[in-house]
Amino acid sequence: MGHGYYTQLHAADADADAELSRVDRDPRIASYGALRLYGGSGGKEQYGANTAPKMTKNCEGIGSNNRSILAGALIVPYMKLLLVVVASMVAVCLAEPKPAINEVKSNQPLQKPGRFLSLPVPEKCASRPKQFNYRGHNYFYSAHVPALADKRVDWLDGRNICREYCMDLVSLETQEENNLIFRLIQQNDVPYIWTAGRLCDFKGCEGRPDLEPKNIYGWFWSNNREKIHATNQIPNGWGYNPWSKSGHKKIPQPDNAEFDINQTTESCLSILNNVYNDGIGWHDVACYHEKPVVCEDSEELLNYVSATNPGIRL
Ligand SMILES: [Ca+2]
Ligand SMILES: [Ca+2]
Repeated sequence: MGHGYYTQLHAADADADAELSRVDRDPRIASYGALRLYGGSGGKEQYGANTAPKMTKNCEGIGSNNRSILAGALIVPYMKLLLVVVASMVAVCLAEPKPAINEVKSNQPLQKPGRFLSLPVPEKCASRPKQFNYRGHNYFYSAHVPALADKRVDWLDGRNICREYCMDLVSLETQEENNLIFRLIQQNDVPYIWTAGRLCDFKGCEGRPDLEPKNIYGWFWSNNREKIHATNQIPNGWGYNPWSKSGHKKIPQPDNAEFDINQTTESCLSILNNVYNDGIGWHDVACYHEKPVVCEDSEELLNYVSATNPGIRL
């Protein structure tokens, strides 16, 4: 998988560069505190902001409000009018520098104040990097994209880089997809990446016996809110447990090791390449660490942008 193919597809995009720097500089967008957003109050999360994992298949995840609005608009007699209303709301949201997403407040010293999850940018979605494709989803590794080559970002900024392209951090639901990403890491000598994996330890995760104990059952994919299998078992349909058997404390992951050092919880899921002489494996890592990312198409964001931009080719 040469870089040439990639470079060709994604020749440096001055606008994208400018956009990313703006996001980086903008304290309203770029704060670590938005991790708190996930449990936040319902209606503002229609753009796919994260929330606690789905309880059951029937339990409609928070974050589907937007789709419901759109679906409703398509079936009622006043379709045109409603579409106009929805479109205007969206236009306002996209036009305003401060998107209609909860501002997040944080009490923790390490967190930067007031960050948001980014909205998708239709032009960037249409020209998003497509390094490889698997089961209908496109993926890219940030270091292989010229405009992102030197980026090392914390977990939330990682999500936001992906989300502007109608993607999100990669989720590894199957062994096949996991092998694909492990291979990418191995063949390109990637030291580590962020994935979409997140511990449900924020507001909105309380009162969920199905997530207890947290270190075993509390993990989920923030891009689609699917739960991650129990951390201490080989997942159904897999031949191995992707969580590393070692780490800082020389015990199986997740180990929340940094908490013992500075009381920061290891709430985000990274793949590390032999950092602890343990091969390539999943690790719980504190979310402020800065790493390159692998992005994967987000059906939710692609559907949203295609529904709100008639004729757009994604
Ligand atoms: Ca996935
Ligand atoms: Ca760890």
